Amino acid sequence: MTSGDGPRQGDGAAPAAVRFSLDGRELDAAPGETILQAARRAGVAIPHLCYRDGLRAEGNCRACMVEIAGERGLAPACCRTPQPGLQVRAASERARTAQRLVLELLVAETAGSAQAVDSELTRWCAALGVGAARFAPRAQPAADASHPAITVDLGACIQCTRCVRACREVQVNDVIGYAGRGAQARIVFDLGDALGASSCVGCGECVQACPTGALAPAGAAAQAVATRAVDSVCPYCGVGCQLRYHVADGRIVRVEGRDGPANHGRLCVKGRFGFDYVRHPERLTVPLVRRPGVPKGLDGFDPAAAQRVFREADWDEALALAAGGLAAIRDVHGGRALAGFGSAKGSNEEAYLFQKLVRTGFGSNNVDHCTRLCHASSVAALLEGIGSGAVSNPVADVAETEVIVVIGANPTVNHPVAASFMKQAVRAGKTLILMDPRRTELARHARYVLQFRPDTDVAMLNALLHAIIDEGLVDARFVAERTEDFERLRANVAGCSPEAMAPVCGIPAATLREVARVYAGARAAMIFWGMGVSQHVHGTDNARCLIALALASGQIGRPGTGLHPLRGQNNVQGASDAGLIPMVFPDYQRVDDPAARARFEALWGVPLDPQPGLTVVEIMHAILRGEIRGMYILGENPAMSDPNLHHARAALAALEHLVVQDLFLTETAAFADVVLPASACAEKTGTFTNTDRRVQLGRQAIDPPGQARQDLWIIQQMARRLGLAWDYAGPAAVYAELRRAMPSIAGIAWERLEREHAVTYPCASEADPGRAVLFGERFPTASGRARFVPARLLPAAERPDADYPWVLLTGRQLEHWHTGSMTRRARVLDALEPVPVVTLHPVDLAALGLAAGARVRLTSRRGELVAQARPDPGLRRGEVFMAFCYVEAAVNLLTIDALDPYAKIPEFKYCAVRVDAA
Ligand SMILES: Nc1nc2c(c(=O)[nH]1)N[C@H]1C(S)=C(S)[C@@H](COP(=O)(O)OP(=O)(O)OC[C@H]3O[C@@H](n4cnc5c(=O)[nH]c(N)nc54)[C@H](O)[C@@H]3O)O[C@H]1N2
Ligand SMILES: Nc1nc2c(c(=O)[nH]1)N[C@H]1C(S)=C(S)[C@@H](COP(=O)(O)OP(=O)(O)OC[C@H]3O[C@@H](n4cnc5c(=O)[nH]c(N)nc54)[C@H](O)[C@@H]3O)O[C@H]1N2
Ligand SMILES: [Mo]
Repeated sequence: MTSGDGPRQGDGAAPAAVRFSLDGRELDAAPGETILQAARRAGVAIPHLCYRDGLRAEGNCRACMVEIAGERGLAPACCRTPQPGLQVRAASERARTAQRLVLELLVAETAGSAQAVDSELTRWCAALGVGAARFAPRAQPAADASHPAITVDLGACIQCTRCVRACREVQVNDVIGYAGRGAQARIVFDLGDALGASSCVGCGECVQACPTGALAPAGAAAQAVATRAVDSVCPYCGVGCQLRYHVADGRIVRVEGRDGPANHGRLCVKGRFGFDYVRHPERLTVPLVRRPGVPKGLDGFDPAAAQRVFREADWDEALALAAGGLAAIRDVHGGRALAGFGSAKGSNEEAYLFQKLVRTGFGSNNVDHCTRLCHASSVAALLEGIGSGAVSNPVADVAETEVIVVIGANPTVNHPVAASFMKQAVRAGKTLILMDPRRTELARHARYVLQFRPDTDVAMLNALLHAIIDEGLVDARFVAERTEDFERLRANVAGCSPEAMAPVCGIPAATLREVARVYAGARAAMIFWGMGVSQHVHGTDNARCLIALALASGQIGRPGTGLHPLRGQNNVQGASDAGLIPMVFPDYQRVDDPAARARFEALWGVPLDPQPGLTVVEIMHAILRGEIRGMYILGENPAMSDPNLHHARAALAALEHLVVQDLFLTETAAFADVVLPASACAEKTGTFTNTDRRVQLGRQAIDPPGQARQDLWIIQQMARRLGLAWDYAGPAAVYAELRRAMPSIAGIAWERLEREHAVTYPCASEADPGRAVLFGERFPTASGRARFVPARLLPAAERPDADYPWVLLTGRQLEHWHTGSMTRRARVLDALEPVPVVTLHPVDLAALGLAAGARVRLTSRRGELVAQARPDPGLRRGEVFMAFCYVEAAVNLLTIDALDPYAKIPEFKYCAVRVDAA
């Protein structure tokens, strides 16, 4: 654990340690600590195999037998907590003989396995001088290579059950079990399936736990002996898992979870096995310039045959063309004729420099990024209601809460490590309430599953508010002391009784009332939400209702309570904080606030545009109106991720000048005039801010390939050619300026991050531990109070009708990341989900006369695609679901670009389609 996460409530005076002696040395065991744990902390080696930090001790391998004064038998050090004065011998002749015998038997059993080469077991044998086995190896079962990520060789298995505990108790996936008796005893996947055919989600926690190599990463590359280990953070989602890259010959060969505050050693399938995209043959390694006369667009575009569209250029020429084209437009048409999309995949330093480049180099505020498509509505509602757009409590607070509400989010797929903590909390007796139009994997763990009609969040949530008021469950004191405008809320939900809303949202009134009681009546309750809430034309209203629920029942401002919009990209929190947003400077200081503008004019030394800029989808419209003529797009792929792609792609094609800075020749690069090859996460050092507001340091593990360069270097080169005299020595120098621009991180020095790995903001001074739980006394609003903002029921922009009778929901799959640019180039991930799939209810599939795997055509008013049908009984009838990662079946060709009026977020989660056999 890091020290940067602040004191937790409930830390009383530390109970006394227990002093005992081990091989004549005095040791202090913390309360509850075993002999083995105390010895490990003190650096005393006692062999052990079935024990692993973070797993429940089981004591089945007997490698850690120790002698205890006054006792006849030996005792397993992993299961024994010492009493004061206990005298323990781990290195006595008797203890060592027992330990060696166990190791010798185990190594003999596994000697026939090719996989058991260098492992914890062999290392303990070497340490204790256990040589070649005197016993015959057992018969070798065949290895199981059915899974693309993990090979299983039970010949190397010593039945320590670490994998079983890792799978069931840590990740709570319940795939690995233990079957048979005596000599027949073995680990099994599900009901004895091959791993590849089982319900395994490939998180690899079992691989990380296995002490013998019986479960090992698949592929020869993974067996390479690493020469370096680099501590960094995962490049995928906002959970912010800390990981360790193992590097050999300038390549990442393996990834291991580190004990970070957000992951405690855990990773998911993408973080652990999805790292090899960085060395995919299609990786950009040279700057590219469009050949004259080649039309822009995706028709016949093939990233593997780039030469037909682009020629290679050296950096000087490419940068001169890239920046020159933008400068020419600026000089003729003004800065508002340019726009930039920055990236939530890059570091805080990159995001900060990018928005500074747009604001000071282009001269407008037309800078945005994927947060617009993501939690823009949540942030709008949070800023309006409680004065702060970030989460109030960290994910880890699920351990301290009583009730967990998850609405419009699918964390087992999209935040799998966060989900593992939620599932553990449920196992520990907490109540999970799941609200989603789909019965997702988490439903298995939920006490209440509200599978409501999509698009009816406001109806359902207003009904819960009505019930809370109606049944006297309002926290009257909290409402009186900490909030305002409660009467407006009361009046607004007066007509929204559960009985009146049940037919609208499809959830029985009695269930709504019960859920209201469970949430409001809990000692502490938390709400997590995702894109199902935010991506609607009424996304801001949806979030307003969630905020009202927390305020009305006083479920905010304490540990285990609060509001947690699960942030998506690895650095979307940081990119937003750093000012990659058209209406605000860093730290959400409004560009139209003269005082804020004066501060940034002083910091940056140039006059700034007082007019808020345009947002992502507005920029696409402005291009087609001829108002925006040039763009710089860094680490975003709007030709796949924007709604209504025919329109978005037409806009990209209409640009006079487009610069794309990416790792790959993305669909967006197909419209570029100049393509700049950039650095992947593992190739850079920088800070990243996770969903918990935790700033963490990512360290460079490998070099960018070929002539690809650091994003930070490229941005600065562009800036200089746009007339800015920038010369930052490196990420630490940029970060130092960022700290001056952002009071919230003023106390988080770069050196502190190097030391502590993670510090949570707000953090005012270097002595401030950082605050994980917010709003204990006041809200950061003008009055110090939070505000209730009523929400009325509004329908989706496009409802099903006779021509387009189905509802299309879009979202994500576990193995793929957004537009697929990274994960479809990662071997394991692409092998697990290789073709476009659309899921629909099995009864609907049968009614269409189709079998699983059949090809279906989806058509909307805007486009069509063909994908493979997969039955999912978790869907409601009449609704289909698809992810947006497949270029050959891009679901955003179908989606609608209707926007929420407050936050300008598009309605990705709802439009009308037709479904036919293809
Ligand atoms: N594997 C993977 N993980 C990811 C990502 C990825 O691309 N792949 N992307 C990351 C990013 S940037 C983000 S933002 C997060 C997103 O993470 P989530 O928010 O969990 O993602 P989604 O799958 O888009 O949608 C969540 C849920 O919304 C539900 N939903 C649909 N319509 C409605 C509705 O009307 N109301 C409600 N309440 N729910 C509805 C869907 O059924 C779905 O289960 O994931 C992050 N993690
Ligand atoms: N239908 C539908 N559409 C959606 C959504 C939905 O739920 N449904 N969700 C929306 C949401 S929440 C989001 S966040 C957006 C995401 O939309 P995007 O951000 O456009 O999607 P990504 O695929 O993550 O694009 C990131 C790009 O950055 C590149 N990249 C990765 N790392 C680096 C780096 O370090 N440097 C550089 N220069 N480039 C890098 C990748 O190759 C990739 O091309 O999609 C939105 N679109
Ligand atoms: Mo997102």
